[in-house]
Amino acid sequence: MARSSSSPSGKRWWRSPTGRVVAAAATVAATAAVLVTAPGADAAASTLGAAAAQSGRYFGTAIAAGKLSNSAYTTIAAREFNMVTPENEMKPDATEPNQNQFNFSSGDQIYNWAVSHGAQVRGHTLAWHAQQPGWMQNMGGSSLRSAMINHIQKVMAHYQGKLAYWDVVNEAFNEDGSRRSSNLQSTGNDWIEVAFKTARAADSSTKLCYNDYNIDNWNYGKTQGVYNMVRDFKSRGVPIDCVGLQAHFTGGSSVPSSLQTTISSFAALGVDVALTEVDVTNASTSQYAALTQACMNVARCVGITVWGVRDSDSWRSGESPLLFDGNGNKKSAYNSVLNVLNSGGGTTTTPTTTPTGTTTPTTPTTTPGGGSCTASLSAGQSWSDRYNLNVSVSGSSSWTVTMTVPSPARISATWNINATWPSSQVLVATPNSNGNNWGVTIQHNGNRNWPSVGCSTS
Ligand code: 9MR
Repeated sequence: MARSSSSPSGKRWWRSPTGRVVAAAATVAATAAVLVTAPGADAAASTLGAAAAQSGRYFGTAIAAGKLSNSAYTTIAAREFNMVTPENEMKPDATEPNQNQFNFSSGDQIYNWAVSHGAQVRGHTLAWHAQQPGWMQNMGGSSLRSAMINHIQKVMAHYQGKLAYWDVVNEAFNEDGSRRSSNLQSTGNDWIEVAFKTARAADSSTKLCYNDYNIDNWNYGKTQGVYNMVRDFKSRGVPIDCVGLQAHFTGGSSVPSSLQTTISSFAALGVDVALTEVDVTNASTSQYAALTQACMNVARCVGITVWGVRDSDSWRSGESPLLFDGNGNKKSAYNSVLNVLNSGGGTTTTPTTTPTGTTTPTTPTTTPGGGSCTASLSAGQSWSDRYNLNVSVSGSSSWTVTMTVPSPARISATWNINATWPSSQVLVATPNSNGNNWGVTIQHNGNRNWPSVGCSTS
């Protein structure tokens, strides 16, 4: 029987008598809850994405398509981040410049860059009062309602099955918690739930988010307005999976002491929570550490995205609010964030049963003239929607491991490897300087069967 024990950090881990699944295992009992050590526990991760992945989270950035030809920019972005939000390229004015004529060229450019560098993508955004194409700005009533529905259907169909999250509705509330007036609001108070229902029908594989700014302070009217909407949606079965707190602590505003309460209160409604557009005036190290810790302390805070790579890329570059300076150097705030990510979360939910199924988790391969290698999998921490696997490679040191997860599960993050991602189901891993022990986070989407894995040498 599995038993639980406490680590020095107070986390509870589930261990099997043997502690791991080994190469010979042909069958993994459906109830086997195995583990182990915290991934990366013996070596702090050296990038934001890898450090966040140790707790099953992601660390992302906004990306601008126009900067993908800048190698200083892409070098940092590819190295540090495993989630990408297109800064402007999936907004309505970009994707539907003329009514019912769609343009996905810039959005696709970012999507393709992201997945080829091992990152997932957050779609941003489908229904918003701002950055509407000219033809939409002049619309109202039932024709705008129909146009909104058509826009959501067509854009989501284009990215069907590809995006981890979509910001379905953005910035629909006033500071006092009432609804913001806009042409969309004028089509009827139900426009937001219609947007979410349309989105679920268009792509059931992506998580549907409401995203807004100034909803970080629990004792604030706008936060309460959004909270009441999400609670209402959950109680009536309106599909909503996540809430994005933009977390623009800029223009002199600072991280509220109630941020963790806000995150945990939304999470308690049964939605994922993410910090989606983080920037902080002058990149205060203490504020960056505090917002990162607030996320780490709530199991359902799934990740953090900063709103740009370098200060010079920021929409408010004058406030130097990001983690890299204009020359691409790491700022002290970078180190404070990395340290918090590496120190792990304060509270986690009790791990649920980890992967099930009968797939043989290892495949030793011998290459003629070369060495041989074996990849052994063991289950790591798990959450209701995702789980970690630890991978240990033995034999040759010049290995290539190919892992395939069963659809609709998808690989969402990795640590301690060089990774390429031919698709969201397939990961090709080679060693980096971190040695032969590495890991993946898998979003199971209802399929918790073990992935298949093969090891070859070169
Ligand atoms: O960073 C984006 C900037 O390049 C655009 O000019 C601006 C136009 O509205 O949008 C910025 O991104 C916003 C995001 O989409 C929604 N939350 C606020 C962000 C900063 O304004």
